[in-house]
Amino acid sequence: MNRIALVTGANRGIGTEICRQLGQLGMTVILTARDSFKGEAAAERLRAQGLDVRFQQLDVREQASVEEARAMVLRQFGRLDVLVNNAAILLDEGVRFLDISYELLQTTFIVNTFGPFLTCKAFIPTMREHRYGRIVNISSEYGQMAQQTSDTSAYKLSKLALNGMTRILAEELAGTNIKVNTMCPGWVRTEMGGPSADLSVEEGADTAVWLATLPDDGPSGGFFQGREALAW
Ligand code: NJP
Repeated sequence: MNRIALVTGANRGIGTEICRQLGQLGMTVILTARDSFKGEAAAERLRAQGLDVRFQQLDVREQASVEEARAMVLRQFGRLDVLVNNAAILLDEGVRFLDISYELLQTTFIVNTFGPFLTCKAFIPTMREHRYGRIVNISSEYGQMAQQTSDTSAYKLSKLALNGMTRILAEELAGTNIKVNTMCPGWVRTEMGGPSADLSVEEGADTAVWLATLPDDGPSGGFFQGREALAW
């Protein structure tokens, strides 16, 4: 069966690579980005590799933009099978908690945590209707409880909350064939990770693609890195 997948924040980095790997598995991939020019260019690069990749503008901060993406997906494909919540921002690297502004904390949560909330709200109904769904939240080991120290804390808290939301959703969807998992890609060479990071984007995308293609008896409500369970 031809699966339909949507990836947020996919104009660069791990997001583009997840689209590429899902496309290579034969899925129809909706590559989304907030910037249409960058997103269309990324989709075109993947189409040039023979993959079925469509572009749709999606700014995860905007409910109207998420709604438009949902309408387009349902109009063109009638369902969504795989949702990868990848878009994120890291604005407070190394900054102490009491030195961040309220606006920075809000902005970070709006993209990293509330964005996935909006996309899940938008796409879970069609997954329920078609009795299939694989939701992958790209989190971070910075979302682990043990990592909640006073630097980079807006980002860390937003990923901690994303992990909590994953568990809440998994419980709410128990008994359905919709699996929701969260994961850390590792330290990956992207704009966010920087050039000295350990992993290539191919390696960084691997666990996400594994979770996006879980069999019906696969896990839900888990936290993973390198295809292994990670402590909360
Ligand atoms: O990040 P980066 P990665 N609506 O910065 C987009 C996690 N992670 O690929 O700014 C829609 O290259 C942004 O778009 P634009 C990390 O937290 C990474 O490394 O317009 N999209 C870009 O396409 C994240 O969840 C590492 O160009 C929005 C993308 O998000 C995921 O891995 C370690 C947006 C970010 O690309 C991918 O990160 C770790 C919005 N409002 C976790 N705002 C690592 N790299 O080492 C931003 O533990 N974007």
